[in-house]
Amino acid sequence: DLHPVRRALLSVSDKTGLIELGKSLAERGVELLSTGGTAKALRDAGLAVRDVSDVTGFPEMMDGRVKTLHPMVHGGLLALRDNDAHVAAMTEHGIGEIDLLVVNLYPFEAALKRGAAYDEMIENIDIGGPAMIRAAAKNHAFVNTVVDVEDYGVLLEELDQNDGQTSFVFRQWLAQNAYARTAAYDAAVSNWMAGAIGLEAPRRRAFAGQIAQTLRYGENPHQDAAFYTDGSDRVGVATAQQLQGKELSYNNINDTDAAFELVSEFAPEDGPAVAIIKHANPCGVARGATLIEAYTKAFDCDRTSAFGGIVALNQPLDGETAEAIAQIFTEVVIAPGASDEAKAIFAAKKNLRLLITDGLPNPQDAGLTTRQVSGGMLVQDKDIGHRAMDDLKVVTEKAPTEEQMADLLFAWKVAKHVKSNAIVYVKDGQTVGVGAGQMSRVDSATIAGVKAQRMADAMELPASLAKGSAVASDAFFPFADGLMEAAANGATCVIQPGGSMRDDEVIKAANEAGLAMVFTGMRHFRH
Ligand code: 93A
Repeated sequence: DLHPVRRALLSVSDKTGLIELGKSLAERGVELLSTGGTAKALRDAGLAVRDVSDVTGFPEMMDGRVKTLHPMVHGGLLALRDNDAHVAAMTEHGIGEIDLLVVNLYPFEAALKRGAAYDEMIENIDIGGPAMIRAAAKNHAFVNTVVDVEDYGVLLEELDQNDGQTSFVFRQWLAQNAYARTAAYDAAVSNWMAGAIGLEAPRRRAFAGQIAQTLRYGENPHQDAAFYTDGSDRVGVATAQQLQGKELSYNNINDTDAAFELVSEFAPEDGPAVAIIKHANPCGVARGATLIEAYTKAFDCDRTSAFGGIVALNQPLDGETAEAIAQIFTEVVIAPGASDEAKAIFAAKKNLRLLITDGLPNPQDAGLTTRQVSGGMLVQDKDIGHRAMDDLKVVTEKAPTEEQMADLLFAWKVAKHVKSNAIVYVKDGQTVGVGAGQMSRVDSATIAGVKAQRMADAMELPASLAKGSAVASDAFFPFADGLMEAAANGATCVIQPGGSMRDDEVIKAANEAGLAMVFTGMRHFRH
């Protein structure tokens, strides 16, 4: 199944590594064909190259829209070399076999990133490139298709190992890679168009991603896994720069994303905020006058769980905060920047992964979330629901004070990022108890209360940290019991969506317990 490479067609927008590849192929006796810009680059480097327009007998025309779309090219890519009729057709029409196709496409994704205008986007939709890629990949019985600069070296290695030939399995591998590229490319085009015509996110049909990294394993060591990026330039874990530490694991990526998305709810201009995440749930979130104060408050919510956690900051990491974080075992720190002092402190902690981003993600940016179920995929808009002070409705006799209102809104933002059923106690810009992922809302209220009491005990405080706290519930209290449990744990004001059949009962209980309660009219389930 070895097949020699005698003739190659090179047509690349990204000319990185092109000259080296061209030289290496020429040295191995491969004849080079190329389109305009690629041919010029090769020729300028002193290589012998034949123009595709010479092969087709047609000039490149219509601003390059038509250059390789011709039977002289596609026949050479698609002809079965072991089929008499195909060979006869090649002979009759003077079509030469093309054994290797090297293409990288018009930079549509790059144009998308820089926010190019509609017409420019259209011009960046490559037609001839994908057509050739799909043709060559279909004919992988004989043809090699290289679509990624990263694979040039692999190709040359294969040729050297096989005396100028490639194996069938190698060409198969290239072919699946090639179709992944055209699929992702067309998905990017479709998604861009869907956005341009204002189609709601879940109605966009294309979901292809590009593999960014094979991971050592998945959620558990016996699961294989990989990380795919969707080509967007959203600030976050996918686009962050890792300055140090081991490669991120599957769980690291998931948790880091949860941490950074949560902390980004707190605008940097409103002051420092820190979130510490374990298993995708926050075990502490706080704001502070300084970053170190915010970190310490977040850590003090649940010091036990913070061990081995992921820390996200809404401000660049400074030296003293780095020092504090380095005191305990921390898996990942993600921040929009880090001072030289902070970097130096972390440098001594070889295993700690430090990720730096260019700013914070905008929590109001629309997007999609997907979840796999057996036989299909659930797709929905990202939860970008947002509530400000003016959206809240006071439903009790007592109205929250200004301080309580600030804590209620803080608790609400945190609850949005806690797995349901979520109950979050907050005091003075600090979570003091988080109850996550319980099947019963009452149990979440209890667990959060136990945590608040436990930390108070550890700090030898006379009362639970939740005494006098604000409590947020991600969905309504269906009965008064959950609310009463929160009150018993020390909550004095409540934020919840409202909308239960028994709202009256719940409001009555709140009034009797002397609580101030506001309704958001919006739910933040997260499962
Ligand atoms: O405009 S196209 O869709 N029409 C074509 O026939 C065609 N053939 C190759 N774009 C086409 N290409 C693309 O041109 C390749 O995919 C590659 O990205 C680019 C290389 O052009 P040049 O060699 O002139 O720099």
